[in-house]
Amino acid sequence: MILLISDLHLHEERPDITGAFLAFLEQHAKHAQALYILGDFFEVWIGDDAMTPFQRSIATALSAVAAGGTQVYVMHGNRDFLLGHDFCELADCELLKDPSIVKLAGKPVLLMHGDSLCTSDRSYIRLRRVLRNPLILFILRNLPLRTRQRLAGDLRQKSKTSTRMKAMDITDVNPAAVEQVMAHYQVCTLIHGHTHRPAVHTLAEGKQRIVLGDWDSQGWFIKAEHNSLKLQALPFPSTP
Ligand code: LP5
Repeated sequence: MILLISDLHLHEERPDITGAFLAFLEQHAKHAQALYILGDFFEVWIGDDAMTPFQRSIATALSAVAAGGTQVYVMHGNRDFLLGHDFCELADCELLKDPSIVKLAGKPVLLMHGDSLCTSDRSYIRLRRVLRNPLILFILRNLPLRTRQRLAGDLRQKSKTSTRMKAMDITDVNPAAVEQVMAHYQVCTLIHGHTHRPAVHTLAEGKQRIVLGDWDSQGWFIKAEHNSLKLQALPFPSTP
């Protein structure tokens, strides 16, 4: 059995999500062959050198699951694309390229975070191009910690304001971009997160796009076993 999750946005100010994730590791991931985390695992990541005790504790929890035999893979999201090798070493996980093809439920499946498919969101795509430029990445990684914290905070704020003003179809994936990437990689199934709109979409020619939900009032995961891929909601454990 293989599990996939995305968009947990782990943050010390959301102990409910952290608790639900730790319970998920214990009850589900520990028994899985592999766990794929498809981006935005953390609310924001400004560099491995700035890892907080909270973020370290999450890495330790992942490494405990890995030590039990579950292979853990982490993909970058739009908020944690600075996550790097130091985190992976601590968490005993592997950084997965976006996009990646893996064999799930007996067929090749394309895994992505999903932000690069939101091509109608022109201002975001422009921002993404800037932030993912290797030279900019190098500069960002080498800025003083306080500057990175301020920049990340400013960006989050601008993003929240700007996203509220965008139409629903702008912040969703672009159907032509989906069609194009699936044709390019010759797959019939695409799994992604990012849009926070969990659903199983049936596309032309029997193709399928499965969208993982974000973790907020409940969690979401996909279970791949035998010949099936099931999207499931995960109620949060009730707090005493
Ligand atoms: O994240 P979410 O889902 O709320 O919104 C996204 C898009 N927003 C983002 C920005 C992130 O939320 C914040 C990124 C923090 C990264 C931290 C590390 C790097 C910091 C540098 C320090 C080392 O991804 C949002 C999309 C939405 O998804 C749906 O797809 O719409 O995009 C925006 O809102 C972008 C705005 O449209 C444009 C904002 C312009 C800001 C210009 C400032 C440029 C500064 C460059 C700094 C180097």
